Amino acid sequence: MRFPKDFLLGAASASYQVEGGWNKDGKGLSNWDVFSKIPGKTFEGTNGDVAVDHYHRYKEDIGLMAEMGLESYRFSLSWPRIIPDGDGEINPKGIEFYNNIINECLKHGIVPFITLYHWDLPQTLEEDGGWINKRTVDAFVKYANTCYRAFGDRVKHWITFNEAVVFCDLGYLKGAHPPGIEGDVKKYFQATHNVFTAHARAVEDYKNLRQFGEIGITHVFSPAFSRDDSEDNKLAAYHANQYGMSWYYDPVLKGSYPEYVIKDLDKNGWTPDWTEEELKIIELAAPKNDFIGLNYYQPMRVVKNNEAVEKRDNSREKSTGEPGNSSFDGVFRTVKMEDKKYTKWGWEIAPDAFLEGLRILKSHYGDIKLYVTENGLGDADPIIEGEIVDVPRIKYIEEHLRAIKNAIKEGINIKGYYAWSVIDLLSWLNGFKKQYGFIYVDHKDNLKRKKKLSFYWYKKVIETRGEEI
Ligand code: 8VR
Repeated sequence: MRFPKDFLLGAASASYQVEGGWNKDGKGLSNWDVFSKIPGKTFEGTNGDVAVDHYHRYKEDIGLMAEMGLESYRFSLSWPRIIPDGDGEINPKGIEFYNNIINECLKHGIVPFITLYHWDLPQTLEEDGGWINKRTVDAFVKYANTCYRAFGDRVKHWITFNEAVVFCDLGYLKGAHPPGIEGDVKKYFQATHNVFTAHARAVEDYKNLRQFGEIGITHVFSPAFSRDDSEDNKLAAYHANQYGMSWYYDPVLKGSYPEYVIKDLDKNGWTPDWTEEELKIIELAAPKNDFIGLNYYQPMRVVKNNEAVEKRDNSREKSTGEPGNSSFDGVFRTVKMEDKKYTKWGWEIAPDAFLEGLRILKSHYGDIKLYVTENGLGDADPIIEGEIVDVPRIKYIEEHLRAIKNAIKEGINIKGYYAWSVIDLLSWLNGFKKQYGFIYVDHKDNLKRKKKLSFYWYKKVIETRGEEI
């Protein structure tokens, strides 16, 4: 079997992780420009001031994507590059930069797939309360509208937010992302609600413009499985899925929040400050979503937690996805398992759990169109005689593409795959050591680009539409 004709084979990036040019041509400060410079926050103090200088080298980079045969490029827009202070004047140079990127993609026949928000919030908004303040919701809707109007004639695929669970959880519970707040559950839920409201309004607005493209949201897809058959652990997995999946997928796809979580929130005084009007907007926008994007890296293996919540570990390692931590409410704990495989950063490699999760997703939400908007292997790539022989990455992507093929055969509606990432880029907290790309960037030699073994392999996959997978 080949991937169907309308299935897009692509790769992804995010503005802060590739662009650099942090203060070029009128760009405003982002929360990450500020946060990454606080001592101890990132691995070896790395930041995105230069990143991989995509801001100046985008032509070369998109040229390489074209050479790889990429059908689509998923990238994000830097909000403070477009509206430097969040909700004020538009920066024409910012619009020009993204016009250049989009036009360069189109010149090569690459479909641009835009993420509006991949975590770099204008610092002015962050300082005014960020995602806790409803001013940010209004500002986002305005920013989204600006982007539709500027680029919507050529861009027909829009993602509002990337991984709300990550920036809300790491921002308000673990303190590992801006605004760096630890353990504020009330704020965490408020931030998520404000994001869902902003998403719903941006979807409505897009549909009202009648640009006839598609719009959705990208979520982490990390289904929880009980480690074993014990009733306690199965309940723990249920709880994990209610908080980690239903809380995020229900408002977007069903238009309401899961009862199970709402009850807990009421009991604990964590219910967000929400209005009838906002809840209505969320309800009405749900059926207008065209798709949902899934970022799949690993599932969760969970057990009932028996330790005090104070024992929760908010270190960088635990904040960036390595299992072995308790949930914020102390109900469950993620675990590593003897019989599973893990990456160098401790993330489980489990294509079978991906397929299993997709089946569960379909049973809960029906036939909604899906894109795999991220999937890939973070590795320190082997270099042999100057060649980057990233065989483990090839194997990883191959296994996951196979799982997707099987899902399609079962009737699961997946319409595209975006490898994370197209090029080696700055990891938010892990510096440049953790590589994901098809294209290598030499930090010792003027950020020179070099094709990895996976580059040639993915090119062939695209050419043959995955026939040999
Ligand atoms: C996703 C994010 C993306 C990347 C990938 C891989 C990190 C990283 C945590 O959650 O959308 O930006 O972020 O995961 O891992 O290492 O930077």
